[in-house]
Amino acid sequence: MIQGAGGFTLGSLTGSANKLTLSGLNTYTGPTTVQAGTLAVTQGIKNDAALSISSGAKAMIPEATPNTYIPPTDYPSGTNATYSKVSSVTISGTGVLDLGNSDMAVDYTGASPLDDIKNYLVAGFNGGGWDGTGGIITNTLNANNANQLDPAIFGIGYAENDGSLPVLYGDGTTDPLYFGIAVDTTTVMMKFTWVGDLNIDGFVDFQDLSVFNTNYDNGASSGRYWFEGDFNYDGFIDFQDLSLFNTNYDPSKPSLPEPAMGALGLISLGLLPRRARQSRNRNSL
Ligand SMILES: [Ca+2]
Ligand SMILES: [Ca+2]
Ligand SMILES: [Ca+2]
Repeated sequence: MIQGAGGFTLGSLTGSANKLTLSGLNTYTGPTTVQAGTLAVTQGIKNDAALSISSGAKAMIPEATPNTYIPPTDYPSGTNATYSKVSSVTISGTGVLDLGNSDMAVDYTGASPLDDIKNYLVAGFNGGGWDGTGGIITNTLNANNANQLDPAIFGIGYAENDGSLPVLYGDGTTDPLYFGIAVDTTTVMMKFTWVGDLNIDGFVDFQDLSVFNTNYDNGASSGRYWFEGDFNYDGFIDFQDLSLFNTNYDPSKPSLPEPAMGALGLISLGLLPRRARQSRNRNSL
């Protein structure tokens, strides 16, 4: 366990592994800075301070179990406990942040980092392999991972807790936590979730369908976001996204991670007759 004030800086490491793993729950305060080598934080980076990753360095949250996908029994649902919460993310050059199958909240003040985070994800996604040489990746979907899960089924969704989502998340008193994370209204959340879960609540259901339908313009406009319906990070909401959405649309899929009590109401949508759902899906798209 690392504790104390002043932050944590990983400079140059010696040895072949070139990797430091923090497996305990760390309580240090101040920024986390990875200047070289790999910093692995098993339980997530939770100090609500700046995270900086220099070019060539890597910060990673190791995959949490379960991380396999063998429906209908095994889902890569991970655990809420490995979430990260930081105040900013800065990645330089070939620096990499690997979120595995965990979530991260960037609880910022001042200007929103939404576009920076989007750009990091675009770079990490790297056209589909999640093996970008810089930016935000997920080893769970990385083409170089022997146990890679399908990036056409899972992705890292992102959205801002600014009232644009169906649920306003908070600190758990008046408004619910975001998958275990206390957030305010100036927070960008990233979530390992189903492709198609544009409102990043863990489900791909009618709420997502409604927003997708509204935003779908067959690629007429650029600069679109995941939470609008751009699931392949190319900035367009076009037939490729429609195809991904249709393939993944299924309100009966379990939430990633497993649903919290507050989400149980949404599951009832899955009780709609499947034929009716498909019909609505086809007619409205
Ligand atoms: Ca904030
Ligand atoms: Ca959703
Ligand atoms: Ca797209």
